[in-house]
Amino acid sequence: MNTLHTWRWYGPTDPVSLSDIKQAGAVAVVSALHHIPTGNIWTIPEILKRKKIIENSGLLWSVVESLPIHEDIKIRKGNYQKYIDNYKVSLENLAKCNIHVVCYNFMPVLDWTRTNLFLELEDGSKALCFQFSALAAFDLFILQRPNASKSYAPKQIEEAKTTFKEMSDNDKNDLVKTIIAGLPGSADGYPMREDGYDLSLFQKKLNDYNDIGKKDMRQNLVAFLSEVVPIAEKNDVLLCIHPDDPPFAILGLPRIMCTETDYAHIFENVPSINNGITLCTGSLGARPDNDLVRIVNRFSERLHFLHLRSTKRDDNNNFYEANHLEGDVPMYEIVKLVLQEQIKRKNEGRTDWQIPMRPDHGHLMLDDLHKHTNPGYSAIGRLRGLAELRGLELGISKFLSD
Ligand code: DNO
Repeated sequence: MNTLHTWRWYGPTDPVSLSDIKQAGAVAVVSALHHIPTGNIWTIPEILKRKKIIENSGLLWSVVESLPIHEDIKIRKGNYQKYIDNYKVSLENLAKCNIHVVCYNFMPVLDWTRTNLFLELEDGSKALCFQFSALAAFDLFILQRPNASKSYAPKQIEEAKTTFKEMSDNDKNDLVKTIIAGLPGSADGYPMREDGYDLSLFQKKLNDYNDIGKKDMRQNLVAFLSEVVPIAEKNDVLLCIHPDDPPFAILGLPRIMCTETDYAHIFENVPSINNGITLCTGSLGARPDNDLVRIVNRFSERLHFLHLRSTKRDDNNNFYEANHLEGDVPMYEIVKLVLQEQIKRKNEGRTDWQIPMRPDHGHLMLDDLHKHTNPGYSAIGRLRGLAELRGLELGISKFLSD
């Protein structure tokens, strides 16, 4: 009755090999064709090529993360219709190759964002973290976004000033790279660009959103879903949207998938069950007003994919990634609800009763501290996370079946 234990694999260039993944205890892989430019069609031969590599190692390719959404679709300008049509064809092609779970996000310009990738923890391991004053310092004093000060309260501006003053030139460089060069998995950010970054190009991308508010973004997402969900239904594909990470506005951009209300909005407008959730407990959990248990209870039938990890937050939009079973995420309750949902689905005869789960992120630890790794995606930290989650699952499912 366990969830389907999966592991994110970035493809043949990932420093963590498929054989490592098998040894970590996963049975399936979450992958994407990162080499295909965002917006282009994923062709059947390209999908099959990746699938074969994965299957030759004795694993399955069970989830696509992500089939990225072109910026034109998010702002509904330019070539958006062509990109939506391409998206539909990619979904059909994936279904033809027997891949039926597709994760995506609708975050403007940036995918997931952190300000420090190497926060040293008390035990010597290193965690990803988000410090609001560092983000504000970048915005106000490095990028110098026009009107940026309107996005912050006076106290936040003062804190950003102090943070900025304390930064060396190297710190500033690292911060810029961390924020805009792209973390692994983001549409444009993988592999990490070697040629550095270009602040004016970044500002240009932000400018595309100058006249787009939250309401417009929501409409654009619903318009996109209204077109692609029927194709997903027809092809038996489960679409699952990842929440914004962090789950609040940054850099003056409209972020629209941060809360229970945000999810409710898209489900009211596009009710099909194929319109589902990637439950990322760490992202949603970074916000004190998100009640994770409530969210899981309310949308349980739409959970198509799970990212299990925990964050430790404070009340000022700062957080770091905690060990999987620690921090603010009520992992025991979440896993229990997920396992109960699986039982319910099984009884209802749903073929998608077993939900793919991956241990999300992990600390940089042990040998990995001295290796080249993808931030958040080193082997040992995730292995620890997966091991702990599997133990938790086993305990709960034995208890539920007694
Ligand atoms: C970060 C990831 C995200 C995620 C996308 C999904 O570790 O969870 O990059 O893959 O947002 O579309």
